[in-house]
Formats: sequence, structure tokens, C-alpha cells
Amino acid sequence: NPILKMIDESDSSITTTRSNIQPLVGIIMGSDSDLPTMKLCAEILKSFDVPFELSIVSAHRTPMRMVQYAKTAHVRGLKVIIAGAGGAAHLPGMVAALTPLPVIGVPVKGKTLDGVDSLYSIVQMPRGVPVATVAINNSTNAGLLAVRQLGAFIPNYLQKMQEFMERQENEVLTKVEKLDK
Ligand code: RP5
Repeated sequence: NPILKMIDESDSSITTTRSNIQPLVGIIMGSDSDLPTMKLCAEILKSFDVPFELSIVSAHRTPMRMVQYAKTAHVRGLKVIIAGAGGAAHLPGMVAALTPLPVIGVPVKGKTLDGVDSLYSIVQMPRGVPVATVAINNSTNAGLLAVRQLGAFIPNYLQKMQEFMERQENEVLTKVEKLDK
């Protein structure tokens, strides 16, 4: 898999799930140019020990691959799909139209329009076809939302999310204490 090889070579901290573990989350993106943004999502999932797969699926350049990916995702055991795209960002919405799984959309900021084009393309879904849209370039939140969705039926992830929230709160409180001194 060329994209996995590319990631392995560029950053060993986000090596994706090995073949013997069932991925629960599918991370897809429209282009390899989305990778610097989307790899943060892979990193956060890795920190929660969530098995995931990651690949490039383009709504415009590889439409048939997108249909195949989305149609088979739930059969292959995925529970959530995180889709990142920029510009005319149709990938999350089209995937949501094809799969019964929850889809989280990440608007990726491109070279022009500050990512507002991506945000509007992803967030303005018609009634009946939901995409949970996170902030521009915030693929970390997409990963965290996926962990919460898994936590609804896998207690281990619920507990890990509670621990994460406690750590996050303590970090802020420590800063407050320092400021108060
Ligand atoms: C979208 O077009 C991709 O998600 C990417 O954000 C954007 C630009 O793609 P490249 O021209 O960099 O491949 O489909």
C-alpha cells in the first residue's frame, strides 16, 4: 500500500494498524496533500489504541473507489469513517450518502479561501444525510469524536476518554495555579 509506506517513511509515530487487527475507524482523504492535516487524526487514534486504516479516496479522481470503499466499510467491520478533504470537498458527504456508518468530515484548508470553501462544502449537507463536521483542519477533534462514538459501546474507550478529559482539565488547572502565584 503506497500511502501506508509513505506514512511509515515520513513519520513512524502514525504507523497504521497491522493486518492482524480489525480496524474500527477508517480515515480517508481526497489527496496525499491532505496528509499533514489528517495525520494528527491518526496520531490521536493511536494514542487511544484504536485500530484504524488510512488511505486516499478521492470523490472526483477515483469515484468508483469511493463507492466501493463506502459500500463495503460496514461489512469490513469499520464502525466510523473520518473523511478529510479540501476545496470542493465532496468526499465526506458522498461517503455519508453511501454508508450507514457515522461519517465525520474534516474540512482541510487549501491554498486559497482559508478553508472556508472546504467547511461550507462539508457542513451544508441536506436533511437525511448527516456528516459530523469538525473545525477547519481540526482532525484531532475528528479522532476524539470517533473515540467517543466507540466508547458508547466499548467500555475500554469510554474509560480512556474519561482519563483523557481529566488529564486535559488538570493541565489547564496547573496553568491557572502557576498564573495565580
Ligand atoms: C481535494 O482537493 C483534496 O482533498 C485536496 O484537499 C484538494 C487538492 O488536492 P491536490 O490537488 O493537492 O491533490 O480533493
